[in-house]
Amino acid sequence: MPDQSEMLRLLTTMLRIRGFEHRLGKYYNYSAYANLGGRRESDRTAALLTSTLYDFASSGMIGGAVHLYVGQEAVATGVCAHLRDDDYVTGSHRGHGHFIAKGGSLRGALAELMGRSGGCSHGYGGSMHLFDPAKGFLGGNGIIGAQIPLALGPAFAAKYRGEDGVSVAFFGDGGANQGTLYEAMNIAALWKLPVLFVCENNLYAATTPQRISSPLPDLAPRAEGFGMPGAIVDGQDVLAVYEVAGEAVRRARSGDGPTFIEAKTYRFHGHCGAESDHAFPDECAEWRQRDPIELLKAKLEPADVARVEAQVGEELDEAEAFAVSSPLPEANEVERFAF
Ligand SMILES: Cc1ncc(C[n+]2csc(CCOP(=O)(O)OP(=O)(O)O)c2C)c(N)n1
Repeated sequence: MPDQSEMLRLLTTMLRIRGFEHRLGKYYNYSAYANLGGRRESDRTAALLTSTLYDFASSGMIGGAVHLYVGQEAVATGVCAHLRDDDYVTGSHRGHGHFIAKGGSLRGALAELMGRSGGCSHGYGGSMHLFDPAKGFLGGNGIIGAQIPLALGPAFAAKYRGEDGVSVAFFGDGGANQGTLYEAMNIAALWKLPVLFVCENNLYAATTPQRISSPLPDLAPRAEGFGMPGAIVDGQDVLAVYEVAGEAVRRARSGDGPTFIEAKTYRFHGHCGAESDHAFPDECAEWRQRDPIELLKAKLEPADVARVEAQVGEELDEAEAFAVSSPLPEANEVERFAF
């Protein structure tokens, strides 16, 4: 059980993630995006890239897709609380929470979503490509499941060098059905790599319910087939996640190999778009009763909570001022990060 100051640190992280994503609503013009250039997402993205992306960015707006993490904050927060800057995380398309929990800056993330040069990826990446190697965050990823094997690289490097670094891959229940997870679990278990496979089971892959894409409701038992422990945890309870992740990180650091964690959780907004509505509003309302931030707040002194809320509010104001005043990248830099 974490002590009071650790619990306040967990609250701070969750409020940063939640507050960051709420501010996106102010700058995200979803209807403009939805009306762009055709019915298919790829048509709209093409239209954005060819004509209006610059207009969005130069007006301080956020263009393109954003996938909110609101509701799932306890997962990244509880796991990353055990990690150092020299531990590594790879995230998914829903990666703002992974980035912030791993210590990425609010200003770097907000400027990135606005396409500004002060962004953590110099404004070239956007929502799904936050990146901060100094903080051990090796990127979000728009290809479902692609981030999972990437987490094995730093894990192998740590083991090879005889260091005690660990590596974490976050992915959704949809990502858990990608074959690449099983190749990664197999080799990680065989070589006892210091990896945590963290499945954030929010019950849906876009709008496909997990119950029609998987024969069993629980995904963690799949780990048994690779001889690695699989744990199911309440993903709304940051203290429960903290406990389970702490044990998995200890195992990994001491050379006992990987763990698979399935966190049962829920996103409080639609699959994509700032503050869009969930496709199943009644079910969503029920899950909102177990808001991870409110559950933790109930265990803390109100005065402490108010202090942390005020402090995070100031951090967000500062990030916002930084992002809107950060210049757009120079046109002659266009090939600088191309490879
Ligand atoms: C390989 C691949 N297939 C399909 C898509 C389209 N896609 C984007 S998000 C998504 C759903 C992912 O669901 P899940 O992994 O459960 O994550 P969640 O959105 O629930 O966080 C899909 C299918 C993609 N980006 N990459």
